[in-house]
Amino acid sequence: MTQPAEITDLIAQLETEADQQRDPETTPDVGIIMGSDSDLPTMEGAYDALLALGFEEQTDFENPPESRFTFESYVISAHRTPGLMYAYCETAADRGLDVIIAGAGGKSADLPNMTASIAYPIPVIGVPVQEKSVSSVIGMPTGAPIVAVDAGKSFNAGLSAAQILSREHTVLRDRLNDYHTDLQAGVGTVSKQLHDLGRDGFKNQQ
Ligand code: RP5
Repeated sequence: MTQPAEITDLIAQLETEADQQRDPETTPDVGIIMGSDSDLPTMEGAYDALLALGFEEQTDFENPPESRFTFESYVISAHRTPGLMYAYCETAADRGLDVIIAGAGGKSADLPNMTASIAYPIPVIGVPVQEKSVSSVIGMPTGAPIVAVDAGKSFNAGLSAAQILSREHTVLRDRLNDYHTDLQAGVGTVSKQLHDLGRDGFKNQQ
């Protein structure tokens, strides 16, 4: 398989990073990968959820953001860049990743389950980018697990990644609890408004 410099350079960078043995507090905790940059609008929910929980995006290996919790993102295609997919998955643990969120579209959305296989036992949260991608993402055979969200529900993938990390990091548990408390408060507010204003009054005040 001939690989262009754009791919071999990325692979070399990942392999170099894996050899650095950096302090885990300075490396991304979550990896967000997607089969195409056309998946980005759908995958942005994962970024939003992580940012809402105080994560920052790490774009420079040498200069991590201030936040203790960070994520990185790449476009990696199982079909078009299998070498890059292998390199990403095989270096993931040594580069300090604890969870990977993998999104892909199309009927043969292989990136999430291939990632789950190669990066095993790092937990992988699959995001089917389209409805027609759902069965290929969730259809892993017994013994080769993946967790997955519904089509397009990348925000939940971000929350799930934080939930996994929160078993080790109490501060994330607190932030997740605060997030859920805010969710409840929002429902409580509209519930009271709907009741007290009635349907017409409620609709008119929106
Ligand atoms: C999949 O093919 C990608 O995940 C994307 O959802 C879909 C189409 O990709 P592009 O043709 O837009 O690059 O592999």
